[in-house]
Amino acid sequence: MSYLENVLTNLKNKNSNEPEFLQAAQEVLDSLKQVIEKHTEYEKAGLLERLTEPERLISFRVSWVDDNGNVQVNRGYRVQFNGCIGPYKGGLRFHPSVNQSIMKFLGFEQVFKNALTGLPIGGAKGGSDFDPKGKSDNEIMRFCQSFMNELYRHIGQDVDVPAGDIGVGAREIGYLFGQYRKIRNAYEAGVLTGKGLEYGGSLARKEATGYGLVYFMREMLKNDGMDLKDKVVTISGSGNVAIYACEKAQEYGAKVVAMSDSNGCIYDADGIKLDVVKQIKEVERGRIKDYADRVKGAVYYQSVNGSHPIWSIKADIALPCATQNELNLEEAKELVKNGIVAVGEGANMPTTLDAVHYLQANGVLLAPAKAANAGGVATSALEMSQNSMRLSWTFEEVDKKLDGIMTNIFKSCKNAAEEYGLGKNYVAGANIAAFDKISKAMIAQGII
Ligand code: NDP
Ligand code: 2IT
Repeated sequence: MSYLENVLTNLKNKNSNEPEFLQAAQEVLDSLKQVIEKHTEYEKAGLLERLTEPERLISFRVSWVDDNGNVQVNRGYRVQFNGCIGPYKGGLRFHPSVNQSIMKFLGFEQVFKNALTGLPIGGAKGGSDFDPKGKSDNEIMRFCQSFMNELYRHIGQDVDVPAGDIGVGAREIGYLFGQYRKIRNAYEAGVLTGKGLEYGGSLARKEATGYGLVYFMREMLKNDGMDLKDKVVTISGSGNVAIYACEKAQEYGAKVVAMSDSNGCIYDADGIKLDVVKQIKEVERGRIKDYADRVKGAVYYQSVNGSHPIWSIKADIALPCATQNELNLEEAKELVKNGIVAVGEGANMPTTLDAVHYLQANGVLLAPAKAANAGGVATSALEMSQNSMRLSWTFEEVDKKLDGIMTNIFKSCKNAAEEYGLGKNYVAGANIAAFDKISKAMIAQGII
């Protein structure tokens, strides 16, 4: 058995109850076959075993009192996966599905994503199985304060810098930052990113993941002599990433016809009116169904058994921007049947492994999450830079840097894929380019 196969087998035995983590690890290890064959010294350094074991995994109790005076208990996590390139960095997710497997897959992906940005940030992820849906503002605040009462001892602007993810946006970051500041009695602005603009946040951070995804897509299409103008686009989700992907795609002249949430999807043949979506999602915290009630001619499809037909809608470009494994093999077949040209992953690991293989085998251009959605964390790193300098850049300055970073990430993926004769397999290209940097940093720092 080869070194790589051996590592994967042991990983499967050791983490058999963590399917999402194994999926993420398998995808990366499969891509590295040729690299590992070339660098036999990696086996001696135990590099892959170390790369797939988090440096630290913290799990903690979060107790809080709801509006009815009842005590609620949730589980909090922080997985500090790999800090060889910089302070641990990665978002916090509040969603009832959160468990150790999901935290580890996200932390593992983050290590590679952050390396691709070219900025000095290690990889981490955290969160809780807390469900923010239907909670009052005061309940959200009390939960965030209780969460920070434990998290604070594990983070710091040179140690570990959390940010948002599903269920964690500007409101939650505000409450988390307030509690951290109170505990520490110091203004350490760089301890969290995604902060409000009034207290150390960066312009363009809110837009960065979605905009970055479309910048990457622009580069990938350009490489094939295409652009976004007049392309029909479907976008799953209607949260932070989906909304700003839609905004930038529309700015480039694309026609976005569908968006979704976990209850269903909307189809608007005339093109999504993004101001209506923003009002429903960012202001009212409502459901995407409300769009069809407000916009004449729009149709709503309710989810059945947790899935809705967004990937059956005919489009040139699909942008999955909701959650992991939201695009499966059957749906990939629908996309191909309907003539899809490119898929850009805004969410983390939205496409199942078999669906990835099917799309690639059928000539669909696939922009992999750890490259295509890296604009969010890259701009978080720019927020950290501004906090360190105690200065802030204009929207245009940050956006220009973001565009440059995404353009470079595409180049890195393309060059790595070409170097190993992998054509337009940007999934492998992203994994190889990131691994090249991480492996060198790990080897240089010795066996730790
Ligand atoms: P938000 O909480 O703002 O929005 C999430 C959206 O996805 C909502 O529309 C939500 O619907 C839907 N969704 C979430 N979970 C599920 C689920 N289990 N099934 C179906 N739909 C679901 O999160 P973000 O936009 O920030 O994150 C979206 C994705 O992008 C995630 O995969 C995240 O990890 C990734 N990402 C985010 C970055 C960021 O900067 N925010 C950076 C890079 C990646 P509903 O409201 O019904 O739950
Ligand atoms: O998945 C991700 O890259 C994020 N949720 C953003 C992390 C960050 O630190 O900005």
